Amino acid sequence: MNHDINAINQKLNEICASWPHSATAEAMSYALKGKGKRIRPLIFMATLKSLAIDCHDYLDIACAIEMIHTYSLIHDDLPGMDNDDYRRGRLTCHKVFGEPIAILAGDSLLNEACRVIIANQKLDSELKIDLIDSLYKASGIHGMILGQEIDILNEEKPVTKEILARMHELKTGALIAVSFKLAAQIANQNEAPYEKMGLDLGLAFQIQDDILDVTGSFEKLGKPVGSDLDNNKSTYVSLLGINESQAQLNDLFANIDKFLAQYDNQSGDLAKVVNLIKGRDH
Ligand code: GRG
Repeated sequence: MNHDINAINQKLNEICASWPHSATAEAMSYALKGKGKRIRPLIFMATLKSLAIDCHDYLDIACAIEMIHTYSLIHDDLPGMDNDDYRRGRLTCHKVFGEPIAILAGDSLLNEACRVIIANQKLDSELKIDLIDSLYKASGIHGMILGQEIDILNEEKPVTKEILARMHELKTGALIAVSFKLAAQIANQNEAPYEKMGLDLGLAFQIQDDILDVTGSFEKLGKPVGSDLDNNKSTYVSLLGINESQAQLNDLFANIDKFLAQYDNQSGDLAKVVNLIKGRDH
C-alpha cells in the first residue's frame, strides 16, 4: 500500500511540475501535496490489480481522480461554502492564497484532470472518452455537484434519512464508486457490481466521517471537530445517534465483505484498501 501511495505522490509531483509558474499552479500544488489519504486512487489501483491489470500503466488516471477530489475540497472549504480554515492538517487553500486564486486552483484541477487522461499513452481514444464520461458524470451535476447542492439547500433544515442517504450517495459515494468503475472499464469487465460496491463503501465512508466529526480530534482529523454541528448540518449522528450510526456502518461493511469474498483476488488488494478505510481515524 505504501508503495502505491508513493507512486501516486511521485506522479502527482510530475504533473505539478508540468504547470506554468503561477500563483494558481502554486495553489493547486499546495492543495494536492497536502496529506491526503489517497483513498480514491488507491481504490482504482487495487481494483485494477484485482483484475490482473498492471496498475502502473494507469497512474495518471489515478492522479486525475485525486485532482478532482482535491478540487472539490478546495471549493468546499471556501467562505461561500463550508468556510473552513483547516484541511489535511494545515491552512485551507484560500487561507494561504486568497479566495480568487483558490477558486482558480479548484477550476484548474478540474480542467487538468481531463488533460491528464487525454495524455495517457496506453488507452485507445474510445476508452479514454468512456473514462472521461464516467468520471465527469460522477463529479458533475449528475453526481458530486448535485450532492453538494442538496447539502447546501438543506442546511439548517431537518432532513429525512432518505434525503441524507441520497445526498451522501451523490456527494461522497459517486466519486468513490467511479474509482472502482474506471478500473472495471479499463479491464473490460461488467461495471455494475463494482459501482454498487463503491456506493456502499462511499456511504460507509460518510457515516464514518459523521462519527469522526464527533469522536475525533483536531490532531488526527487535521481540521476542527464538530464542524458539521457548527454549520447546522444534519448528519447520521445527529439523525440516528452514535449507536445506530455504528450499526448501519457495520451492516454496510458486512455487505462489502461479501463483495470482497466474490470479487477480490487472492492477493487481497481491495481488502487492504477496505481495511484501511475500516480502521481510519481521520
Ligand atoms: C464543492 C463541487 C464541490 C463538491 C464538494 C466532496 C465534497 C463535495 C465535499 C467534501 C466535504 C466533506 C468533508 C465530505 C465528507 C466526505 C469526504 C469527501 C471527506 C474528505 O475525503 P477524504 O477523507 O480526504 O478522503 P483526504 O484529505 O484524505 O483526501
